[in-house]
Amino acid sequence: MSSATNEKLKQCNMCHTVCGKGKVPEEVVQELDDAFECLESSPIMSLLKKHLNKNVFDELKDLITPYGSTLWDCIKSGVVNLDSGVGIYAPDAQAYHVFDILFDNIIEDYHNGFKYTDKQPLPDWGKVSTLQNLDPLGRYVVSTRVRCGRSLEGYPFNPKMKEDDYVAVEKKVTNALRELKGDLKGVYYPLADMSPEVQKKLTTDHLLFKEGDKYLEAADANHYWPVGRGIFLNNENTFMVWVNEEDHVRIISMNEGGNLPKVYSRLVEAVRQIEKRLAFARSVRLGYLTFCPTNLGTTIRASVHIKLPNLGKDTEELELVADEFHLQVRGTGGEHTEVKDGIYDVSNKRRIGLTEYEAVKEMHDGVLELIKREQEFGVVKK
Ligand code: ADP
Ligand code: CIR
Repeated sequence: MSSATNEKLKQCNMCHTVCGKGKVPEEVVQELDDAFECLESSPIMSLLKKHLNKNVFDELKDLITPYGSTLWDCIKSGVVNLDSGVGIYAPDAQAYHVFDILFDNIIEDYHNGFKYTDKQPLPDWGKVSTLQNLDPLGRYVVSTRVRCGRSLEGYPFNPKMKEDDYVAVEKKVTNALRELKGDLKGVYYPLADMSPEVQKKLTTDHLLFKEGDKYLEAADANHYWPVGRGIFLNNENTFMVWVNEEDHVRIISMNEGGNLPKVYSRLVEAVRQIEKRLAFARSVRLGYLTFCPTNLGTTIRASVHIKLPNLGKDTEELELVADEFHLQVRGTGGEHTEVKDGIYDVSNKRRIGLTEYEAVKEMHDGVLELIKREQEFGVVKK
């Protein structure tokens, strides 16, 4: 056993217990060997494939978290779905520690060089007044949304949650949401009581999560569906909380148009009110802990739905600006969807290694630049 592994069998700061020790079942070892071979022989590009080399694999395949999670639980989604961009999830918070030599490299790669020696800054929501409306004339930005994710302290993530955990998390969260004040006041709609028509309408209107995501499905994130899942929605449909979808909690603020200060300040106020009533899992190094490593740290994804008729014809230029400003471009229905009617979902890509304010500012500055290039492109090409 290497010194790195020995190190892990010590007391763990993240879970206050002894991490890494345990017996990985025989059938899981077999599954893992097959998975590694499958990844090796596939011409795929996921971050999992890039960073799971033979040394890392050998170092991690016998380890197990206190919740009984193995390397197989982490990589299953990326093995079943060879088109994954990332390909890995943490079945519980301790997995980030036990399987750190793999997670750390993937985190560094996705989040623009956040190293294993780096530390997430303390939460800082900054000065909302320094942000501007991204599109005051309403020519490009269809809508603006800012979301963050949270995990409740004391519960594993989806794959290791029991039916009772889903019910308990839902109860704790909805009790806290009932206390919200002002324009955050709303109603909780359990998914189990929702008609298929209402569910479809809420999803099409970009308010509710989509059901049956194949990456989450393969990560064992959909157990006992729809138990414990639901959406809290305010009267104006501008504030919502998703319960027990990818994370225990997703807090979301959105509006039509480009009024980012309004959308962001609503989110900040919501998080402040909710944090008074719920304890969320946070690590000193990784910040707020989430199921997917792409969401660690601030967990902030600030996005616009934006029309870019000119840049849309020159996707190379669009990708260049996106890279330069650390933006991610998604389809109109969210991750892994197509662009419809020329409307792109553009958001900050990295979420760790910067403050909440800085994450939102990356989207702010990047989108202002995209609009500028869209306007210049028109002038130059016409
Ligand atoms: P997330 O991980 O942020 O929840 P998804 O990509 O799964 O993101 O998107 C969830 C839903 O939110 C989808 O319906 C997507 O279209 C919608 N959405 C994201 N950004 C915006 C936006 N700026 N305006 C309107 N809807 C949005
Ligand atoms: C994938 O690997 O493609 C899915 N598991 C989704 C990863 C999250 N995507 C992202 O870029 N934020």
